[in-house]
Amino acid sequence: METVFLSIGALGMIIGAVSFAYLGTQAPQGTRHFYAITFLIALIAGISYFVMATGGGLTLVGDRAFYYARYVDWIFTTPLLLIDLALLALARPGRNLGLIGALVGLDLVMILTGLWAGATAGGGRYVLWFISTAAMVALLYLVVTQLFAAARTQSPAVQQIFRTLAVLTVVLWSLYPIVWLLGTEGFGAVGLTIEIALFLVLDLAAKIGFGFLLLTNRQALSEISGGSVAQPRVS
Ligand code: RET
Repeated sequence: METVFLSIGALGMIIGAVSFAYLGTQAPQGTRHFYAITFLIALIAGISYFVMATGGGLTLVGDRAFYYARYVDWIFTTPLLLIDLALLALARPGRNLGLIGALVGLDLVMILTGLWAGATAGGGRYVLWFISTAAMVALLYLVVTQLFAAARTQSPAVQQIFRTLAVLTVVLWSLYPIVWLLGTEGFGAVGLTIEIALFLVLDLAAKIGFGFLLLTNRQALSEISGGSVAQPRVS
């Protein structure tokens, strides 16, 4: 059953990646980077799920199986998701490198402490879980305050899609530490199969659901002010 869920994950991510690449061929002027970033997110996750579905990317910690491949995926894909959100909200991303750096920095602390929590057999893993969760709360707080405020300078269509994606992100990301605690890395209230299924639903929604909402909204994407201003092409 675990292999079935992990294979669904690999397939879902690859279908997402191919769809995003296809949508990218019709990207409005100056928005291609959104398609490239979101394609990369789905591709990295697809590779990680493929590795896990074929029996790799895991090790024994004490007597439990620990899928570290998830964290290798998340260390690359979660910063990229935040960059998508930041590029949507910020009219001048280049002038807000401090904020983008803070978001990515907190995110890396969150995933790394989560990785070490999962790789630890003893009770110390709950301390690491707590640090990871604190970093997540801080980063989601920055999204809700700073990015929401910045998005108010964008057009109504951009504000609308930003709000939808930001709320989706806050809700879905908040569920990860709960699934972790319930699963085999935490208290073990649910077994490995259920844990894999729960992370699968969260990962597909947070990456592929997020990606479709963003990339099919061509109207909003073409209205984004700032970022890369479309230059006339000289051919
Ligand atoms: C961990 C460990 C325990 C504490 C916290 C965690 C948060 C993980 C998150 C992951 C998000 C992943 C996404 C993947 C792509 O779809 C590492 C489970 C806070 C928020 C969005």
